[in-house]
Order: sequence, then C-alpha cells, then structure tokens
Amino acid sequence: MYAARLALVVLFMPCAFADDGDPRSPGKPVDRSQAEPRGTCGGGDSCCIEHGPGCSDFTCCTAVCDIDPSCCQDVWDEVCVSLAQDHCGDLCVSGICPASGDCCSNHSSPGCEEATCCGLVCGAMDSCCTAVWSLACAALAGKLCDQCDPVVKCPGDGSCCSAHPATTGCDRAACCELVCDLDIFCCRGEWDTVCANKARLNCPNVCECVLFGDFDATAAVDLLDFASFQLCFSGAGGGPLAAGCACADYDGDDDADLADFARFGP
Ligand SMILES: [Ca+2]
Ligand SMILES: [Ca+2]
Ligand SMILES: [Ca+2]
Repeated sequence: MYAARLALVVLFMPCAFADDGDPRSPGKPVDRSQAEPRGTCGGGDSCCIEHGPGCSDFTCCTAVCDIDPSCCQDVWDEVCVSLAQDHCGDLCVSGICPASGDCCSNHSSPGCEEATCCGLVCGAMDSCCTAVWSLACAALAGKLCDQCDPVVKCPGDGSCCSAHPATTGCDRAACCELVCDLDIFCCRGEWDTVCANKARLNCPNVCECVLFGDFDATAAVDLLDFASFQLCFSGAGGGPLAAGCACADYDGDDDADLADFARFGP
C-alpha cells in the first residue's frame, strides 16, 4: 500500500511543478501584483513630491500603493502625492506653513510665506521647516514651486570672474556650479560682484588665467600655447593640475582633459 502511494506521488510530482517557473516556490504561483510594488518602497525621493515609482517612507509608500498600485509600478505622480497627503499622517503636512520669509530665497527662520510651496519643500526636506530656510531649501523651491524664478543651469553666460548683473550663471561649468551651490542667487538672480568674488576665492584656475589657453600671456592662443597645453594635459580622470597649468583648465574642475581640449583653439 505504502509503495503504491509513493509511486502515485512520484508520478504526479512533475505536474505539480510544471506550471510555475520559479524554483523558490515550486507549485505556488507568484502574485506579482503584490510582490513587485513593495520593492520600490523605502528608497528614493520623498513621498510628498512627484518622481519615479515608490518613495522613501516605507509605511506611507505601502499605504498609498495599496490604494493605487501604479504609484509603485509607474510613477509617483500628483495623484500619489495627494494620496500621501491624505493617508500618511503629518508626513506631508507641516504645521508651520505658511511662515514668514520668501520661499525662493534663504532666510534664518524655518518655513516660508507661500503655504503650498512651503509644504512641498518641507515634504522633501524636513529641516526647511524645523531649522532654517537654507540655500538648499531655496534651491528646492526653485525646482518645486511655480512662483520661483527657474535656476539657470550651468554654464550660463558671462565670465565667472567679473560681475554681469544682466545675466545669471557664468560661462565655466564647474565654477558656475560651485558658486551657485554656495549662493543660489548667482544662478537665480544676477551674477554680481559677490558671485565674482566667490568664483575668485573658490574656483580652481578659472580666474588665474586672463585668456583660456594663453599660457604665455600674449593675448593670443597659438601653436606655442598648444605645446604648453599638451604638457599640462592630465587625461580623463586626471588632475589636480600641475603648477603653471591654470590656462589649460577651461571648466574649472582642476584637470586638463578632453572637455578642456574641446575649448582649446590655437
Ligand atoms: Ca599665447
Ligand atoms: Ca578641466
Ligand atoms: Ca574634467
């Protein structure tokens, strides 16, 4: 009897495994609609702003995706943000919004005066509503809030080393980014003398060379300068620059690579 029963089990086992390709759960179908969305919860950006699927607060994310699985499968869009505002307690609601201070520029108090913008920024970065409205908060407002002037992407127009109040940003990418990280006004308002001074103090090479590529200060870039550029060339991932090579670094990231060479014109 026992032998007959065993034979029956062996006979039917291949059929039990055959319908499922997953070796971890033989015979047990995987419910993908439940299994996959959870993988996107607990990482990535805040649940309170729009971005790709899933969000950083695991509990909030699973609550929202239980209601609308597309928030974990496709994109975390405005519907998901709205669900998070309704179903995630205080996560996306800051009690101090609105508070005093312009949302688009930094100030020494928490929060800012436009409620929606204040809530969006604090949803993405708590400290904007618990500590001070820092440059990082103002920069976030530039991305998230309609009323803030857009932040000019680097490089912009005009020399990094001198003021040009009519334009924002400056022409050397790495230097432009470095200065705007220190002072978002330089990429939102105007490139004033404060920005130019910050460039002089903080950007390697850019303000040490009067004319890019003119190593011998003849006010012209020629084949003699090209020979100097070759000696200074640090290659991809190279740097820091050797002494006397400031004129070989166009973008101010302390190397002389192909990006710099592309701007070199003897
Ligand atoms: Ca020259
Ligand atoms: Ca460079
Ligand atoms: Ca470089």
